[in-house]
Amino acid sequence: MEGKVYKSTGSWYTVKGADGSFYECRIKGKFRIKGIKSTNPIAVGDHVHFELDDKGDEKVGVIHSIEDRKNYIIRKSVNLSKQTHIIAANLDQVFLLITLNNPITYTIFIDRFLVTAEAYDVPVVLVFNKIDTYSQEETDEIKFLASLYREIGYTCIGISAKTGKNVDKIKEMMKGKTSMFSGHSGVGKSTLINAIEPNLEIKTAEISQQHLQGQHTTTFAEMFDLSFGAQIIDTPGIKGFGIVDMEKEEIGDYFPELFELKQDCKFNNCIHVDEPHCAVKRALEAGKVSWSRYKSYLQMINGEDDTYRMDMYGERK
Ligand SMILES: Nc1nc2c(ncn2[C@@H]2O[C@H](COP(=O)(O)OP(=O)(O)OP(=O)(O)O)[C@@H](O)[C@H]2O)c(=O)[nH]1
Ligand SMILES: [Mg+2]
Ligand SMILES: [Zn+2]
Repeated sequence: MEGKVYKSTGSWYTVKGADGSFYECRIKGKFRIKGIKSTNPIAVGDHVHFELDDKGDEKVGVIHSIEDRKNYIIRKSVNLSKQTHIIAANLDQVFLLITLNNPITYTIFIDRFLVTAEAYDVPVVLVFNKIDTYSQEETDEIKFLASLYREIGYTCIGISAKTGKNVDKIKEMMKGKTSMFSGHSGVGKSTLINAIEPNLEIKTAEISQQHLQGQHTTTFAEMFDLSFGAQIIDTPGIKGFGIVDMEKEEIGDYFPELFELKQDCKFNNCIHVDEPHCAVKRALEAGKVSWSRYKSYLQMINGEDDTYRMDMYGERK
């Protein structure tokens, strides 16, 4: 039988079969996918082949193979284990939810996420949520960030999952596609899904007043079929986002604005640090490349992990 993974809780996978019903599946023996070392061999969004359990249980199955992925989002955990984890596979697009405060999203986090998405060919839309809560100054900062990322080519949109402002625009972009909501815990991923499809009633929780962080309310990635012909994957909040298996020389290629300038650098293997006649450094001095993006780039090529808790001006908080 053939199906798509809708939820994975570790050892069990909920698979929707071609017949439209759900099966609880396990993996047969050791399941390894060539070239990818991750803690989860199968992720939400994967197309799998499975057999019904031979004990005669109609709704329980065993996955024996997986189809090639169109793309996926993979991250390295920022704790000591450095294990990699595939968040979801076969995505048409990802909406990265961003809040200025409650919780804070730093640009280094956004940039790491964007680099991974570029590397694995997943289009990203930046969604600035909770615009109902911002002061004038904060609204100006959102506008600044949105114009920075728009200039590079990313679609940016300010919304409020609470008041419903611009939620219809997100819905429009989702039609006919499989999308994923990602971002820190507490940015409002599940709240936004509920705003889009109220009868799902996904669990949400207030962020902690003490730490101004989310409470990791969603604990497993899960896909939902929506009434207007779309699929959405809700995901648990991510803290840091480590990039996986990228050569230093390759990272700049996933910053679209740096990649574009590279051909004008004197050396074709320029990594835009100390080389003479570097087009990126020239553009930086001329204010045509953003310092916050360049700073993120430097941190990534220097292999600095877990430094995402910096503000956009590089000050550690
Ligand atoms: N004021 C305001 N609050 C919001 C908005 N969106 C979400 N919230 C609140 O933010 C809190 C966290 O929302 P969740 O939807 O649980 O966040 P999440 O991103 O799913 O978090 P995790 O599941 O922990 O990753 C809840 O109290 C929501 O009501 C918004 O647009 N405006
Ligand atoms: Mg959630
Ligand atoms: Zn250069």
